Amino acid sequence: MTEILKGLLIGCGFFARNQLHAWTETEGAAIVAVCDRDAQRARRYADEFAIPAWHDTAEVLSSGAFDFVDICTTMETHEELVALAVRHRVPVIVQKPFAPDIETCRRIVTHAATAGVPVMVHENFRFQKIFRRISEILDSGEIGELTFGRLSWRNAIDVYSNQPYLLKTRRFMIMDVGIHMLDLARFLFGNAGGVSCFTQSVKPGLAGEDAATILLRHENQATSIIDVSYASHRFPNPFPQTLGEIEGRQGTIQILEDEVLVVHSRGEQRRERIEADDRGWTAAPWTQIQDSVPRTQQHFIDALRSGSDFETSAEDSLKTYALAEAAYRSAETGRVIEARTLWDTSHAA
Ligand code: NAD
Ligand code: 89V
Repeated sequence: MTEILKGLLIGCGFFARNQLHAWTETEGAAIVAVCDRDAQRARRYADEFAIPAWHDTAEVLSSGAFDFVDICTTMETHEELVALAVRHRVPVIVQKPFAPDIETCRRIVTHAATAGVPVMVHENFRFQKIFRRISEILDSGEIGELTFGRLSWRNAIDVYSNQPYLLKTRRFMIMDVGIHMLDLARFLFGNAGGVSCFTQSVKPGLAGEDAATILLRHENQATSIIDVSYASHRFPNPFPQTLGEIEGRQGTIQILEDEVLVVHSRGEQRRERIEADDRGWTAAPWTQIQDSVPRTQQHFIDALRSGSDFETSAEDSLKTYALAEAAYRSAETGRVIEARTLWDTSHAA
């Protein structure tokens, strides 16, 4: 497969600008058309990125002109748009959150798998340079067998200006940022089963929660804590950094501000700075997130070309969304929820 893969991007809103910049740096692929139900938005990005065609309906997927589609719309629209792509046998990369609930996620996975059309969830936090480096250190065995992890994402960024839909989203913080942390927890600490969660709605007038604290029990018996908040006032604001610590039987990794890792092992400690790449179109404070976008898209294209599995395939992501579902059910019931019963239908409750 040597030719350039031709892509359609659907959803020309806030975050699509990062993805369109990233596609100009993704080897082996090019966006040849954009689409938005708001024609003006589609035309604006077509002009800005010199993309030859724009459309105001996703039905253009029936044209047979595309080797893949990048869906950058909000979660309520993903089932319909992925189904349209599957019907026309167009491979998909779709933004997080994959879908609002586990039942919808499962339907999308079954439909795509039955048709044999590849689907990947665009989950980019695990593709941040700092988390690829942490994964290397864990795989090296330097801190020994994993026992505990904490991933914390707390700030008071005004996310509502760029993403006003979050004000009205009933399932807010866990689906917006918690899902990044849950995917990271699976990537670094392995699959998890037992989930316990408390949510809070701190900012007045929100439809959903803007803070959540989640406790996970991993299959390797490690325990992890995920804490996320859009209502944490710190100066300077640490957005968009994920902080925390990871413990093993021989050592610890601290994830500090300014992309610094402190690795404690064999009675010593060392510091590493894992700075995200400034790519000309990236800008602080978003650089760490923006730099992960071309890395995520390159993985999609490389796997599509080689026929290998996506790290965040639709199938694999079911296990991440089962953790989110379990977190909401634990917050509602006060009980510890077994996530396996939510993604593995043979284990259904
Ligand atoms: P947005 O509302 O700014 O843009 C979405 C666009 O999709 C809108 O222009 C809308 O008109 C268009 N659209 C919706 N349904 C459509 C349809 N059926 N056909 C054609 N166009 C349609 O949203 P956003 O803030 O850019 O977020 C998009 C997704 O990206 C969300 O799921 C969000 O969670 C995710 N996101 C991810 C990151 C990240 O990866 N780190 C960061 C921000 C947002
Ligand atoms: O990444 C996201 O999904 C966004 C955030 C503001 C965290 O970048 O919502």
